[in-house]
Amino acid sequence: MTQASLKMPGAEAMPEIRPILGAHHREPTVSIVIPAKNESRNLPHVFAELPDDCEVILVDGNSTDDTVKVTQRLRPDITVIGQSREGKGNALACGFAAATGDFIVMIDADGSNDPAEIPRFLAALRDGADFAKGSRFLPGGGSHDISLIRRTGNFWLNRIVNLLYGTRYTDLCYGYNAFRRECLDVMTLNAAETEGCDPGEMLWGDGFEVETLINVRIAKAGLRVTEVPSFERVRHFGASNLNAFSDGLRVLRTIHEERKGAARKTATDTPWVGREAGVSWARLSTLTEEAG
Ligand SMILES: Nc1nc2c(ncn2[C@@H]2O[C@H](COP(=O)(O)OP(=O)(O)OP(=O)(O)O)[C@@H](O)[C@H]2O)c(=O)[nH]1
Ligand SMILES: [Mg+2]
Repeated sequence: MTQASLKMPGAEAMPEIRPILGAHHREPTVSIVIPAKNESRNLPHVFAELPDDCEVILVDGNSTDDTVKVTQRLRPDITVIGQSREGKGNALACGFAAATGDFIVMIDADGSNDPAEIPRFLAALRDGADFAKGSRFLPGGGSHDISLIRRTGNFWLNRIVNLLYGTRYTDLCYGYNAFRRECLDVMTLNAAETEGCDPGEMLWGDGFEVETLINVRIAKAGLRVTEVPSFERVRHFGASNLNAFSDGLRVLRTIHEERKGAARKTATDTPWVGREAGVSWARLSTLTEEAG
């Protein structure tokens, strides 16, 4: 007889009681993680608006321009790290692994995410959200950057995720988010060097599908999500690293793989259906009203 079979009858029905994720008794510390590949001309716009009292980690994607030099000049206290493989997803995984803050903000380096919105994300976390998700499609949000093809793809991919996972996301493929560090247990992103991995090879989650991967895993774990209106500006300089078709297909594959994948390790002991999911989504409407 195994240990597990000695459990008292009905024990499974009594979930272990835990505080909500990261119930801190002091002012939470904040880390900002910035993936950057050849963004030297955009960085001055980003750093000019970043808050001072937080840890900033820039993950350089083997930039061939002056990204690292410019970063260190603009923000001498910054931590600059490299990444273990290729792609924005891998950059974020490496940045998150290096971050020490209680709250972690992920923000792009091309000037399209407004750092002035960071307090809005942090306020959502302070109000009890585990994950504060930026959305361009809430009242108060918007985009000067999204093309028709991306908007359409995002809309349908978003709908599929909502149908499959019972979520109410309004902007699946958006990279401006903040979360409690305990969410990392659920995201289980792989930052480690992988033996036998060819240079330039991308593992699953290393690409732009990372945002979908994160959103789906957060939903599967039943964590509290609050969407926050966000306005996406046009990339100031340089070219996009994203391909709407190939990256769209990676997103679609992510949704499929995560659906059939085994249950993930979760940061809480309570399943999705057992959480007060309505609470966070109710907060979503409060935020929306405030923004409107
Ligand atoms: N470190 C690292 N950063 C990357 C990589 N690919 C993209 N990024 C960064 O990730 C952020 C988002 O990438 P973008 O190329 O702007 O993608 P996008 O926002 O979908 O495209 P645009 O709308 O045209 O800006 C930017 O800060 C990029 O510099 C990479 O392979 N490594
Ligand atoms: Mg961009």
